[in-house]
Amino acid sequence: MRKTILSIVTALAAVASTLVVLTGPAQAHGYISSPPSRQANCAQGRVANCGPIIYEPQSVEGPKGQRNCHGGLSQFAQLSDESKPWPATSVGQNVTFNWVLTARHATSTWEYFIGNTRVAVFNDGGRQPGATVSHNVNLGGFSGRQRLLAVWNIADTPMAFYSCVDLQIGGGGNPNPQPSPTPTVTPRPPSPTPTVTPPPAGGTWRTGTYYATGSTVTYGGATYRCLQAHTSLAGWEPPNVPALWARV
Ligand SMILES: [Cu+2]
Repeated sequence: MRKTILSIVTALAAVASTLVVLTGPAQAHGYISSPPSRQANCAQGRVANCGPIIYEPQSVEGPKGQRNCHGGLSQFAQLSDESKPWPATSVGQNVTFNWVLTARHATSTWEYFIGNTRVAVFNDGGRQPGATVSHNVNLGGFSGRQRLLAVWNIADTPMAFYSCVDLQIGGGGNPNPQPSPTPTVTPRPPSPTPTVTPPPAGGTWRTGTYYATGSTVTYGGATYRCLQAHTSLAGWEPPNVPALWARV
């Protein structure tokens, strides 16, 4: 009898640990959503032939201390392929990097590297972060096209998450310089009658879909507006992640 109970307990423990393994990766982890990291560009289809990272841009998890874009994971090696046409975001000397997380792992540090130079580090001292995290980083005088590597160091495991962001660093403080419009002297035509346009409806929320900031979806009969651009995952349903979705 005692032996039977023991084996039942052992079997249940085995099932439980399998469930943890199966359900863990889908909701776990995090990545930089803006400026778009390489995995974000892949997940949004802005870069082709990225491999399986398109399904899980949040999963670039590898042992701490690496300096590559793919966390040493062979299935994500495309992220370190410098021959790919990675789009670079035009920025000034100060950039705010926005992470999307759902497995809010207790965090030791967040590190930002350009080449071998660590341009910024943020020490969370083991705290649990929110579902989104933003850091303002001074790029330390670097200019031109640069590949920035961001590392999220987990406090209670030997692992870290890696995100590379391609930047075109300008001299000014304007992160998105616009050419001056040519002044026009044409008289304005009479204003048309204003029409009230409803916000564009993005349809029903789905997983594996890129949502831009400001887009709207319906879920469970309610409408939500996207607060931070991201690619949706199971477990990130709008009511579950108030950092990503606001009910309208
Ligand atoms: Cu995780």
